[in-house]
Amino acid sequence: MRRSLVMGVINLTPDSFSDGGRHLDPDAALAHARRLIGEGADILDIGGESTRPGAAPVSEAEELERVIPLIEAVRAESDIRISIDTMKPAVARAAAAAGASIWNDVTALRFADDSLSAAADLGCEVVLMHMLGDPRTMQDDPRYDDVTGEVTAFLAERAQAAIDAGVARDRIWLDPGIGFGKTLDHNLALLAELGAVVGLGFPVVLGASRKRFIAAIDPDGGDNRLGGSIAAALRGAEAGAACVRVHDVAETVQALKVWGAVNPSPSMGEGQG
Ligand code: HH2
Repeated sequence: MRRSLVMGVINLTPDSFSDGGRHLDPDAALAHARRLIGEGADILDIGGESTRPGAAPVSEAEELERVIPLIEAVRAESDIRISIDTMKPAVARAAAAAGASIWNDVTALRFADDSLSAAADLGCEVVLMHMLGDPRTMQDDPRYDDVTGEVTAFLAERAQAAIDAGVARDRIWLDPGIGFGKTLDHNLALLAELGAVVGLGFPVVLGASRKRFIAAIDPDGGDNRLGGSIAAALRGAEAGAACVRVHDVAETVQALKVWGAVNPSPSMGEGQG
């Protein structure tokens, strides 16, 4: 059975949700990348701008300086798939030139006027994620009448916009954007009803690792969100997510292996690569 792919997160930022500041030093970042590869990551997701609620925007030059050296260094020694977590087309272009093959865009190619055309030109895979509002304001009282219906409709619309702009259908991944303009109840509804997103017919990425909803459910857990992150990744696998975006790669890979061994034929989403 094919397990969900594991996308290991590397945040080259001083202020990320969970690992801000840890990998800013280039040697430490490369060591972390090697570790995630050794632990079984299928993809490395490299980002230089935090999307955490209230995070300050980063200039293009600063973002390039953070991410490009690591992408080049990883590519020089490994053929692992690399995704670039950015909203900026210029960063996506430079990352692709340095060896990234996936553009992971939390704005679903809405940030710049040329986002859609840049994705089509690059011919890369794209992850289109749902977010309500923008990172600075997204957690200010988010409201939906039907969160799963609205997120699903949004993702279908963005996938069509990408296809209309010239992105190949089989290069599109969708992501419900856990924590991006969502309350605890919204996140839980999306996790419970993830099958509706999978049902759109594109591979689905689920990014729930170390997010705040875990601490909201288990306030006694302190900063430790590993157990909750694994529970959410397994929920993703169960619902047919093609890929889980996680910080703790070794633990997630093991959990998925055990889960896969006792669930030999789940209804997987369309596997990738
Ligand atoms: N979540 C974060 C960043 N990028 N990309 C996708 N496709 N899906 C996600 O859920 C997602 C994402 C936020 O998490 P993290 O990387 O831990 O923090 P930060 O944005 O502060 O760097």
